[in-house]
Amino acid sequence: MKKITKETYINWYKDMLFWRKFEDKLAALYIQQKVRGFLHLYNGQEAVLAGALHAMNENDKMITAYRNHVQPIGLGEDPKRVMAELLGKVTGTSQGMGGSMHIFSPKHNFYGGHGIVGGQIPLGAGLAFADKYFERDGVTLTYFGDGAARQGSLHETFNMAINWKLPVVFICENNGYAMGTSVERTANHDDIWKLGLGYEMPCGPVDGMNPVKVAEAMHEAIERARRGDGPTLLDIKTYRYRGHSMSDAQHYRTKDEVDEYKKIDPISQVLEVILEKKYASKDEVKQWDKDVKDKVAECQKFAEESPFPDKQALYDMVYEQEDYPFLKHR
Ligand SMILES: Cc1ncc(C[n+]2csc(CCOP(=O)(O)OP(=O)(O)O)c2C)c(N)n1
Ligand SMILES: [Mg+2]
Repeated sequence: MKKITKETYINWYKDMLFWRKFEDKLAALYIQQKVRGFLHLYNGQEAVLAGALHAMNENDKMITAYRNHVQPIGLGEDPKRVMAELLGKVTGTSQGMGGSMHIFSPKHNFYGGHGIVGGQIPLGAGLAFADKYFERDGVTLTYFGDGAARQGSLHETFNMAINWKLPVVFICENNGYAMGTSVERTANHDDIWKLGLGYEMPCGPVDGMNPVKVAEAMHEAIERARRGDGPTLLDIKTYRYRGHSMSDAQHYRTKDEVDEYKKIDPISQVLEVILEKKYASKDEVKQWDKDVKDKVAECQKFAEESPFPDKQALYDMVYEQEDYPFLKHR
């Protein structure tokens, strides 16, 4: 695995803090009704992305569900375009037509952005199949939640993926809840990683609050897939601080429970190492915090000042028949 250095820690801190603050801004814009529809935030889960990015190479792909705003940014997409997409603006990643649950950035190997729980699991295996079929070097990281792990599509996909030794890593981002239903209530045991055992698929639990642990597990799984030995199932234990979406009263958990997880917050853990090992001074950290704040403000300004798509665009990209008589087609 690429070495975890001083620079890695510093980049992890800056990136994870930016993702967190970017989403805090989205929450504020949602309350102002500038972001419409649903909004599912990633706060608390950042180490799962940071660790994965350390282990990936430039040919590897990522696909996930609707908690999908910061992954494309991590992969290299311009955060201004992501924020514009969330505000429905024409400068967005899908020209404002996708919105919160459907961020796409194929140029940066990010394949969405899917609202149907578990729907992206077979799609991830499909991306991996294409890489294998066309003999391209690429591994697909397929993310899903603990709720999605209970979908039938997961089992059909696991069977096919292990049988054909597809270059895919199945990553259960286990944040403990599917909306308001705790993982303990969805099956007679809560070790999701054991679902791999029935397929003789390498599998195991991972500490998802620590990017080092995630990077190590991810590296092993990605390299297994890359050398042709097929998929791995990682059950990455993490936690979301905010509600399932912005309209969640959170009656299913206590504030104490949330506070317990905040004690092992991934950003604080990384900052502790930075200060302890004297990778940076407190003043330098203060400057990074300010830079992050400025960068988020820049994204907001860009998104707010961008125009909405033209009304005519409603009819674009929905119907492909050139001679369809009822709609003007572009
Ligand atoms: C097929 C389907 N069933 C139900 C829903 C409604 N729904 C949206 S999110 C969700 C919970 C999924 O939880 P999990 O997979 O743990 O992901 P998390 O939100 O925790 O990231 C449900 C039931 C849906 N979108 N699609
Ligand atoms: Mg969940």
